[in-house]
Amino acid sequence: MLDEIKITKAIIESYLKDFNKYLESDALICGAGPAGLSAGYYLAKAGVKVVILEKNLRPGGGLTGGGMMFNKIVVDEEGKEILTEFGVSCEKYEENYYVACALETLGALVYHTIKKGAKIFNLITVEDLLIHNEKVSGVVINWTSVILANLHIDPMTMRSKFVVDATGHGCELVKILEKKMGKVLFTTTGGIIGEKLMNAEMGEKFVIENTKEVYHNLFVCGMAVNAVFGGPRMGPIFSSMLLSGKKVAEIIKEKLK
Ligand code: 48H
Repeated sequence: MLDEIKITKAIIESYLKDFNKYLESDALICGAGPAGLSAGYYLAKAGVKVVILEKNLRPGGGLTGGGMMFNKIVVDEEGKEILTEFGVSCEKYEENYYVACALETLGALVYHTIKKGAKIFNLITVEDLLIHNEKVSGVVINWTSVILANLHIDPMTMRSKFVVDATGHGCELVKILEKKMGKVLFTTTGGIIGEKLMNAEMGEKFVIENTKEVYHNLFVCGMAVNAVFGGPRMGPIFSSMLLSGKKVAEIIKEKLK
């Protein structure tokens, strides 16, 4: 006989065990889009204790919808190498242009990131940052449902040695930092510079070049990079998102040594 209470207890106990374990981590990534997932995968692959927080029900961010709801994405040669590592099939369109199924890419990124050892918690929104001695030391979290319902319920916290803003166009964590601390960012103006008009070639290069620390212990990867440092958008080509995740993982890996 199946006991409903046992089913409930199994879920609660297992979830809370995981949650308790990841209240403190080496790296915490906010956002499970392609950049955040890639960062989580490469950090976990290097043996780093890494947690990814995603506000939505499902991970994937802007990847899932492909280009204008045509659920396909394009990658170049370098992006294809990463997708191949994840076991995603890429169809050659022309030299340096490969097409992949957005859903297959999403499934593979989520599966391999978790299998490598990264923990993903969905339905949790990061709503503030923890700062100690002028360094980011963690995040302030609440259930997305609490925020959507506009309920007055106090948040809780998670501590991490390094925090990554992988929230895409919104660069949500950097925005919070700028709002509360002013022009302290490691940008040319000290503030968020803002995303520029579309240019695929320049946008892709800019993301990778500018994937870095934006404030003490706070890093940006993916589309958030161009929003913060003032790079162009690039449309539905996803190589730089994957490569930026990989780059931020390498930087953090070095810092942890
Ligand atoms: C928890 C949060 C919070 C929060 C947001 O938008 P994303 O897909 O971001 P990237 O950088 O991985 O990829 C960008 C790409 O999808 C894209 O938009 C491109 C290439 N655009 C080009 C163009 O020209 O438009 O994922 C960000 C994730 C999402 O899943 C959000 O739900 C999540 O972050 N998120 N999670 N707490 N406060 N804010």
